[in-house]
Amino acid sequence: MIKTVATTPFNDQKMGTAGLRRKSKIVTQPNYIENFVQSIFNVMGDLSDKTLLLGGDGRFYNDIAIQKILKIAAANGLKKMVVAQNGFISTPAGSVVIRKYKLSGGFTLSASHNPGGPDGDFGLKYSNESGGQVSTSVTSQIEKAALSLTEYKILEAPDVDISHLGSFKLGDMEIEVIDGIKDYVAMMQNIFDFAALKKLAASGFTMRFDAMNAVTGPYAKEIFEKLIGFKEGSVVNFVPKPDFGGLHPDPNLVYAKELVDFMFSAQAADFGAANDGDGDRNMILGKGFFVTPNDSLAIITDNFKLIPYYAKGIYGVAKSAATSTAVERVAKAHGIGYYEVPTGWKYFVNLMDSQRITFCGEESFGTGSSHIREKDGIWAVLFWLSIIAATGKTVEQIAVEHWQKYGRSYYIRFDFEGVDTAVADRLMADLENKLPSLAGRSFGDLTIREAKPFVYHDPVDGSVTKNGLVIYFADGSRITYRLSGTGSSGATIRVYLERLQMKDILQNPLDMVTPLGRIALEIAEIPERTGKHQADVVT
Ligand code: VG1
Ligand code: CO
Repeated sequence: MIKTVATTPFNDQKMGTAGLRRKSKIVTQPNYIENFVQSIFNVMGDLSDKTLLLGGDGRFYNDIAIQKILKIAAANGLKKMVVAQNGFISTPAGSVVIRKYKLSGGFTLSASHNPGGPDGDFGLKYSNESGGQVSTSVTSQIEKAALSLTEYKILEAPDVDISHLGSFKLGDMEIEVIDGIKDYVAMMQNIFDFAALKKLAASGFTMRFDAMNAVTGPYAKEIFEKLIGFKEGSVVNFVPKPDFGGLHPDPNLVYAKELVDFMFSAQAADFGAANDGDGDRNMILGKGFFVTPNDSLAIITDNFKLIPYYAKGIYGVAKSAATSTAVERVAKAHGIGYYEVPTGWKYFVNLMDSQRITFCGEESFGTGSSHIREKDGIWAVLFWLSIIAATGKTVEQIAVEHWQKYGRSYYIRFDFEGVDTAVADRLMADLENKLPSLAGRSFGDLTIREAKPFVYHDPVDGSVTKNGLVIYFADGSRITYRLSGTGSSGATIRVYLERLQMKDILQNPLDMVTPLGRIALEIAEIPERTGKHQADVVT
């Protein structure tokens, strides 16, 4: 029944910031997913004592890839695969399951916030027993294995039915189909005070959660409507669709337009939120008010005492280097540890495992805690609702009072998309060479204090990672440049702009960072080199 198939390597099976992401057209080529999964198994070694989790965000090719992976796993001697019912599990829920049942790791099939469908993207995130994605040393071993792959093993068998809960065998491999929602919901009930949340909903407070036709719809229905009691219809776009109904499931001001328009209209709910394709990102809105992920992390940290699970005390906090310094000021005020890591959630895992941090976040709409090892969209929404339930304040009041206390980091990200890869690489290399000469240069009232690459020394495993170039100004402003590691074609240059104001806290963010934006474009010669005089996406 086990077939060994001769194959030739694909030279692009390199995982980026979070797993492997490619155009669906690439992934659906014969042998593509087979090669990649076989390469992972080759690096994993002996599988006879391992149990893995398998599921995905339900996007196009999820069902087909799951059947292929099951048959390749069985042929490679995996002891057991735990499969999410119908193949649906969010990234955070997958992390819950891996940790709760002490699995050896797992696969979440997702290209996260990237669009799906035959013309969209597909992807695979690979986690280890921590419930977090594997480190770059493991991903480079897999890349190497993929480049020299000559064959893969696959079981010749009919497709298995994963629509019912229960256990059965595929060849010698055990399969257990589990409910992908239940354990996640139980974890949320363990963290937050649901009685207080029920009271909030019963008081007439209204919310709208936009699942963006992606994986969190069923989770949100269960948690916000059924358990907490927000009225039916509070959760919208809740049926996961293979192409996300044509939406770009990225919860930000640009792509979650339907929700943003609603929350800035006369009919707005008291609270609005959205999640991304695989449920690890979140956007928080009040009535006519947007909370940046940077501020969200700072506000969550500042309010830890309001949540039962954290009330006894927290370890430190961490943010990705590109994220604003808002949380740094909160960490200082509370006297807790503070860390800056490269972009990508995997860099937080060691800090959580070693009890250095409890909360962490990224500017890219990712917030989370050590309850799992992935960022967690619904968790962040529940945290905000809990702050509101405990304080009786509006989202806007909570944010404005926070700025009054800690100052405000005005923050905007510019993305220049679809840049020729060679042009982008050259731009970054030339900019890096130029950095030392920038110190002391002034642009109007902005003076550069220092400019250097961001280099991270992991305090736990000693690994060193270089990611992004940072320009620090004397007044606390910063410009950070990075190339995206989640795209599926061409290069995206990300330019992160932060301007700190201790007193002047009610200005328009875009106005406040525009002078920095001009400097950023000039220094890196972005218009000259890319032909772009404006960013494609501003968030
Ligand atoms: C982007 C974000 C990063 C995030 C990553 C994965 O990476 O900037 O902060 O961790 O996506 O997000 P990049 O390399 O394109 O900037 V996702 O929601 O996997 O799940
Ligand atoms: Co995601």
